[in-house]
Amino acid sequence: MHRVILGLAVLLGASFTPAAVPANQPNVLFIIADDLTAEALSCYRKGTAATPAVDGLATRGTRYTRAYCQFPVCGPSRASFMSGYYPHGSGTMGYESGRKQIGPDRLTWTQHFAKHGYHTARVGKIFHMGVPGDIERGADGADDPVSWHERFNSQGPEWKARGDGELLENNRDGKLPVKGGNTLELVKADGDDLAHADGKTAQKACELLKKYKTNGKPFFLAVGFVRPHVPFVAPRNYFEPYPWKDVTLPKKVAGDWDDIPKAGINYKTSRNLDLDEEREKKAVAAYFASVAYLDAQVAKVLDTLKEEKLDQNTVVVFTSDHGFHLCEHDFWMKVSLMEESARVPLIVAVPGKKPGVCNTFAELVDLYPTVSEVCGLPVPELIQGKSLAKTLDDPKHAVRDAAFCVNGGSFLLRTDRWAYIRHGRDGQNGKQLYDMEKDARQYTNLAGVPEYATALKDMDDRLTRRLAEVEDSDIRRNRPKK
Ligand SMILES: [Ca+2]
Repeated sequence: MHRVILGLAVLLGASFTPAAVPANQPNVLFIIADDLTAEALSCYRKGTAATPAVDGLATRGTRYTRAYCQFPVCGPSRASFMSGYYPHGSGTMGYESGRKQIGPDRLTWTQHFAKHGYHTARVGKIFHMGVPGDIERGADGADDPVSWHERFNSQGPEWKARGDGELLENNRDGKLPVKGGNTLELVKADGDDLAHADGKTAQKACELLKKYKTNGKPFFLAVGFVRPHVPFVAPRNYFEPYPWKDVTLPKKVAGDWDDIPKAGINYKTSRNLDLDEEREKKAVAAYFASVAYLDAQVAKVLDTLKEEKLDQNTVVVFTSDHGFHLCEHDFWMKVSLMEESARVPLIVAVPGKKPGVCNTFAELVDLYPTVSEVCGLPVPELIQGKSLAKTLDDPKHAVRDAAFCVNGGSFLLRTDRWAYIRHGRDGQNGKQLYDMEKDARQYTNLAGVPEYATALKDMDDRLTRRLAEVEDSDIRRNRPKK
């Protein structure tokens, strides 16, 4: 029998003495989904999954329509926003916490709060965890233990859950299917929400909120859900509102790949997964079911926050580590720097602030300085994000004129008008330029079209400058020269 939740209390590396805390210091509730594209939330796009909890939070907070991750893969994205450094600023590109790169003395987001008197805890996946492997084991993954006073892992059966499972990928080569983090597979599971990791995560988070209410000190509670990351496992009832036959797939354009460089073709596609239209639709339907299940767990946490009257004094942030392709250009999953993969949902709700929709660019690396400023903490000078705090009072206020994202060997610069992707440091593996005003779904690559040569050059120069800024971090400057 599985333990409901694995609990471990750990001690923070006591390299600092917590500061005195003023009365009424706001709490922080940080909620993060895994592999959740903004496209699948009904507050971002109508006609997708029903997400009343996240939509409700959006009506109370500021919803960012152009928020981007810094690396559309779990590990480096999470290391980036937890440390406040870009992947190229710290050198963290893999499935790791980034501690090795930032060193023992730089404080992560939650360590900074701990230094200022907060009790910090995580439930579930905040730094990288392998899904489903670490979830099946109830393991810590690539956690950074000194970032938490307390941490709790939620174990779940994932693809081994009892119920009706279906492998959507075609097992063409006769090998056993890979049960890793990249397999399109669904399980309409028997049992209730608590049979799975996210149900346990919500339950533990609710328990901690009640406990922390009387702690006498502010808390930073980070709640990390693992859906809608594959495998698409959720109780059966969440699948019922999403019959696959009702799914409308993104428009398929003949020759769509002809103007995409090879480096821009995603690692998972309908072609290499051998998906026919029925399987494509089943995958989208199962993703929506997973999102609906996730939303129901978010609802429990937000309801408890309200019932305990903590909502009056708690800053709530909801986001995802990156997006996800749902068959756009026949692409699946993440890694890609196209819009659906690089953009993330982001909602920040601060008690006493008016709700709003903010269309200016935001990056996940901005969360650390933003939430610090909102809570009245100093913003560490050397971290690389920018505070979005002003946008919470004035959603028209622009903090950034572009968003920057990388996937290791390729780079994205997204401005009002353009999405520019450069493959290889010097573009040696190809370039993609999209006019986002006329071609928001990115069907026509304008790189190489003579009329757009000036725009291409301009974006290329801007991207080069931005990469240089990102690489000019104190971490890299202080690294011993080889
Ligand atoms: Ca992820």
